[in-house]
Amino acid sequence: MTSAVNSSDKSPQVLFLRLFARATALGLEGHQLANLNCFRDLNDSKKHKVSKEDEEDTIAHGGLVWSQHAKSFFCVLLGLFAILFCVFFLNVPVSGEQVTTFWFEWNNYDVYKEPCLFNNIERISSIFRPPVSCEFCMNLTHIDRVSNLTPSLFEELYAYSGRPVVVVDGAKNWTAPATFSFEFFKGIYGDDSPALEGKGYNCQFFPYQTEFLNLAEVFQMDPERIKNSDHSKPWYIGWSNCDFSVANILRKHYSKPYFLPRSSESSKTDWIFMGTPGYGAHMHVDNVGNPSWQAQVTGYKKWSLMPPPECYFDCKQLLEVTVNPGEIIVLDTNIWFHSTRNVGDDLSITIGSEYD
Ligand SMILES: O=C(O)CCC(=O)C(=O)O
Repeated sequence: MTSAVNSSDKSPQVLFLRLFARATALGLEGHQLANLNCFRDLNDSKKHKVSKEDEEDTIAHGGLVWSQHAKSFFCVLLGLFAILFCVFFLNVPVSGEQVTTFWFEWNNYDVYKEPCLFNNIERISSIFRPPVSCEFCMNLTHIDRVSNLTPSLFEELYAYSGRPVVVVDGAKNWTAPATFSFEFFKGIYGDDSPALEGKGYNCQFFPYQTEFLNLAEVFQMDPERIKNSDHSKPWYIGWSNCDFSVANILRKHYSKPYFLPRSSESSKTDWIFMGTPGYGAHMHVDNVGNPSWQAQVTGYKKWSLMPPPECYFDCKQLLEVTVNPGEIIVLDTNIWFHSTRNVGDDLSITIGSEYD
């Protein structure tokens, strides 16, 4: 065995064979050999050599590089597949609106019944409003006041042109002027009405400059304050009526304005504004889609209208009109910036709605 080994050869295999021959000559057994340091070193250097060789080999053949690329490619593919699977088979939301809806459903909330977390910031939203063509206000120097308006003339001149109008006999034959009052509204809302807390679907409440948080608080106001006879604490609020039973009561006292085209429909939601002289709504523009009408049931309200900024050079900059009891103003509040102020001595009560 020794004769077969070349004495100049220093490879681990040859060194191992030499050591093994010596150890067996000394009478050592296999497990004792394995514990000798020189055997361990030899074994380690062999392992090291083999793994280094393997690595060099892999690199030489591009194997390592390929395997890293393959791994990344495979991971990306798997990720894409997982995303597609989630979107198409598990209906996982992808847009902002879907994410919100998904989150609400996940938490068992009704997305259409929860109040907004943040109020729409009017000044910001009106900046991002798309610009309008100024034809609607060009050559307009005043607001028409008309009576006996036929639906066809209304449709031709005012309904969808953006030209505001006051129909002076708009509320003729209504019983609302003799019926609507602070006490009347307070009496028709049941204690459990969603409108009182303003928390139901389609319930909105505008406190304007007052401290009231909702309609319930308004109805609890000190009776002395209702008329504000001493002018010490004026108030003005508005709300959308989201209570169907109240809507049925209100409709007994007013009807769809006689001049609206037959084909046009008023929104099912009435808007009511009520308050003392001295207060009103600040200058703003709406984003509700449709034009609206508003009937002055009691009191007097002065409206100030301004064209949008892009029309300042083409249109008159300020139009004003006072709407008297029994009159109806028709206005596209989506294009006209508008503010109001109750004037005269009486409590102002209006009811209105959008129409299409
Ligand atoms: O009637 C009011 O005082 C304000 C009405 C208003 O701002 C609106 O309808 O957008």
